[in-house]
Amino acid sequence: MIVAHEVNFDGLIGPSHNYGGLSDGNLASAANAGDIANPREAALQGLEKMRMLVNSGLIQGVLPPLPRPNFDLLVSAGFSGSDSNIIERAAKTAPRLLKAAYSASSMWTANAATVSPSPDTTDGRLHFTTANLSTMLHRSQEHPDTTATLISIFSDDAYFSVHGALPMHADFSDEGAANHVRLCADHGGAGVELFVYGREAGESTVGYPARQTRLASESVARAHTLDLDRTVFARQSRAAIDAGAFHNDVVCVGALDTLFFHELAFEDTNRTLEQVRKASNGLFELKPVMVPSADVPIEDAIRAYLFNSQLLQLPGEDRLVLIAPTETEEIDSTRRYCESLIQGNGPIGKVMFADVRQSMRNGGGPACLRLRVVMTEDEIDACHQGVLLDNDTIDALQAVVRKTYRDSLAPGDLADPKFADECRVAREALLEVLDLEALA
Ligand code: SUG
Repeated sequence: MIVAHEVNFDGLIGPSHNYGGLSDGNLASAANAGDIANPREAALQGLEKMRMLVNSGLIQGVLPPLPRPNFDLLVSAGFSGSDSNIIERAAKTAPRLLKAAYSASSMWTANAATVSPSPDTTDGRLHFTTANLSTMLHRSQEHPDTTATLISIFSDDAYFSVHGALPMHADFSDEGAANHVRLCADHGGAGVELFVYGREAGESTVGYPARQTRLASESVARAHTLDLDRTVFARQSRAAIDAGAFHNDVVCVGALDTLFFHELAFEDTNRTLEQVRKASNGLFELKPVMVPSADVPIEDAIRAYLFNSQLLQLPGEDRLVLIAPTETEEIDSTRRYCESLIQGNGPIGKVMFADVRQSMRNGGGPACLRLRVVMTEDEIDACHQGVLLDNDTIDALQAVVRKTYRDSLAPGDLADPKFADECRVAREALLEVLDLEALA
């Protein structure tokens, strides 16, 4: 059996992190719209979460922030002239567009791409498809730069295949790994890939937007040369979307043979579990951990982001460890549920809490902040080494953040043309630490 490791690539939170209120259906984004953000604290919190995993003995990667503001977006909207002119005029006449151009939303790397590790693919390569994120304007601008970033890290064609985003049309709406779960006995063995979609192509829905179509999921599975017998497509429930689960990873997380999910996550739970069992075909025995509404109402699950946790196999632990947001400890039903998990004898034996409040207030918990890439040791050696973190690199990144990031950012501050320069300087210093200057 080939040895493979799950490497988490977290998004390094960019200097323009702000509360734009840009994501319809994301309750935290709406509730905190217009508040003053603290980009410095946000980035430091994210880096401390990465440090926690490095110190737990895991391999941890990082993806740098994308260039913001995105002048291409503003120019596409008809603005022209010097950078300062563009910003000043956009601030006056199109402030929402300026917020979109400044959005630091690429921090949520669970939406950067869908990833299929090489044990699952027919051509034996590790595949990525950048998510088009076509539902929300501020997110739809991410994919060209995300593809460039992935290509610069996973450049060796012998091991990696990076696919560009699907067409930018509602029929192909794709939000990446946030709607994808890989289940297996062991990371290095073949797995079952579960794709969760919210609507069919061409289907119009009422309520909050369903950001993933079945056509998009199927297209990704085809491009990744997956064995369709080990691939499952399941529909997310409308109840979950309308309660604020704009991605499946707000109500579900899986790791190895364990699927941890809310009772209302799937439209047809029994069928979904049956499909996964059939697809596993002796590779592993699925361990479902379903949280009933009676124990944790879906509203609490979404406020606490219980399921937007990282579910990890940590060295020295015989059961899986859940890295949950601190909010999960503060809400009674989710705290009690976590206590019962630890006391029980199920597959999840420990819960640790990570403080990522700055990101949480935009609807991004620990699971949103990371892209899981299961890699063989040869693949780890073949990728760009500058993005694989140790404590010294985390220290160096934190030093840049302390020096170059603001500790207060209000929506009105985006109108200051000097802020665009600050963002560029900060990003270039981060890229230098990661040995990725070519992306500047
Ligand atoms: O797409 N929030 C993100 C949160 C993404 C969370 N990711 C996962 N669940 N995997 C989104 O809604 C808010 C930005 C703002 O309003 O300024 C935002 O984009």
